Amino acid sequence: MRPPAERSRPAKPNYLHDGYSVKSWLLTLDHKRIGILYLVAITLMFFLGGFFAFLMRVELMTPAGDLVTSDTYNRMFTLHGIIMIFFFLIPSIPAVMGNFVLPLQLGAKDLAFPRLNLLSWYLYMIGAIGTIAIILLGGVDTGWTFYTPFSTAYSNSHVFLMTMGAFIVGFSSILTGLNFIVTIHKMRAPGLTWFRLPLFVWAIYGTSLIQVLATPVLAITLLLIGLERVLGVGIFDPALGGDPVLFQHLFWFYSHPAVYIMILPGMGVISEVIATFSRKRVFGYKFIAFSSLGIAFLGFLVWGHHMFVAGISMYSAMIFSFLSMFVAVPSAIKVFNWTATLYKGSVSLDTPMLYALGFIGLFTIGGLTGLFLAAMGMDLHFHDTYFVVAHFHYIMVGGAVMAYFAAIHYWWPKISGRMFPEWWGRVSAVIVFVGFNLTFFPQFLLGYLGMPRRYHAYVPEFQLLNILSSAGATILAIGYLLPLAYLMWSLKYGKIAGPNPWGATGLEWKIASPPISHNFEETPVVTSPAYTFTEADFPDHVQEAKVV
Ligand code: HEM
Ligand SMILES: [Cu+2]
Repeated sequence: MRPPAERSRPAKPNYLHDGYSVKSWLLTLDHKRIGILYLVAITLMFFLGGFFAFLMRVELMTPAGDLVTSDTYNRMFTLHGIIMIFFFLIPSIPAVMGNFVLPLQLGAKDLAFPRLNLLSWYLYMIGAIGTIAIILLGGVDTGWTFYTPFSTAYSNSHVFLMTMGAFIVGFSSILTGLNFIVTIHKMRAPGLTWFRLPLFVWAIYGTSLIQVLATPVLAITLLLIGLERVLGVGIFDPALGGDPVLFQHLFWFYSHPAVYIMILPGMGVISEVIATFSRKRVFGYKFIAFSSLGIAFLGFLVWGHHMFVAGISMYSAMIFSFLSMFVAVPSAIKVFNWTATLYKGSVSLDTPMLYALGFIGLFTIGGLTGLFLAAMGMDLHFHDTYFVVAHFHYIMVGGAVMAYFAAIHYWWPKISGRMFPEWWGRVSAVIVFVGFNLTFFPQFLLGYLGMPRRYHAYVPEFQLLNILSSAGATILAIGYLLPLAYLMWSLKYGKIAGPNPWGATGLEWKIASPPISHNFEETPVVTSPAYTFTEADFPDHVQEAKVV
């Protein structure tokens, strides 16, 4: 790789200045701009989903269901789940960061199919706007899992429209995954061999495989629900000779792998951040790379752990239980290797690193409690209690959302060309960590004590823990709103970021921040493995005075 200094001057206007009109944004084929379009859209969805979470936590402050009716509560947790899963978490890191960063890390001009990329965003928007419209029509009450026969025969809400919304957004996900796979295969810069790739690329590669292989199963399943509701063909409805458990098989055959669509990209981010802020090559690079593929593969074999009490045979349950334990192995490899990277690294605790460390701790708790649930006997007790709610929020919010925030902060200088106020960044990271644990840790206890999930009222004994949880959610909300404020502020007032403010390795840090439209003035040539730090790689903000 060339020394960074000589490529840092933006000879051409950067991608943000390449036309200011609305049209220049809505018809853009630049992967960076499309990344920003996703960023804006999913940020709105995150706060919309968060708004429903907030209402639920207000409702649950008192044992009596006195804020909303049980029907409204059903609609709230359904919309919260659908929005957070399909419209926030699944697209978050792949669609925003994958779009923005992947071609930069590969030394490419763009993704392989820029038009397909723009189309994916439009599909996402059609699904998202449709969902919001359905909320205005009154929403859906089935839970985000659309379990039959409730969703097909009983619910009189807008299930059909909602499944079509998820169906459409599914295609956005499939096309994005395809685009990434082709780009990673075909558009790597000269010298950028598979084992020189940044680990973020490996993670996105694993994710894309799942997106392409699993999402069509969900699409077909949602289509079948539609057929069942409109035509009553008797696929899932027992009254017509259908099988509701079949629905669960199909649904979880997608949705368990989907959990890894949510978490794998986050793991990729964590590898980048840990390497940069420990100033060390990630320990066991190949293990981390292959564990991404291992997770992608094993994720397809364990869907039955969601169905231990659904009436599957004891023997198949035993096999699913056994296989589920196996998925823990590649995840644990990553956690051990990150820890080994930190060991004797020259660690600095900048904002992205704080989020990354938060990820490791919280994801580990989420993962370990997952083993409790994978153990059949324990799941009989924990099934459909708050223990499950706590477990998956530790993975999805403590893991994936933490990683998403790490990513936003890490690449923000590249995206915007500005630094955010570091002090505020650290404060918000700490608030998020504290707020998160206060919100979700009490729910492990609630679940253990037997509080069922999806109820809008509960016995008074559970009130104290619920109040703690609601108080935590308030703190967490502040932690999430702060970055919104200071990142916007930084767009105008933030310090100008150099090309490489963190002293990171990787091609994206060799070019100007923000990058020019086609990224690289000339095709870069890679001659060394990822994360080869040299003495010269001091962060810009450390040797600020010396940097022009
Ligand atoms: C940010 C703070 C959040 C709070 C306070 C919160 C709170 C809640 C609550 C109270 C429930 C209902 C639990 C039940 O009765 O079963 C719930 C369910 C759920 N949450 Fe969250 N949540 C938050 C963030 C998220 C995020 C970021 C995601 C995903 C990315 C998420 C995904 C889900 C899902 C999938 C459900 C299940 C919905 C269903 O049962 O159909 N949550 N959440
Ligand atoms: Cu699962």
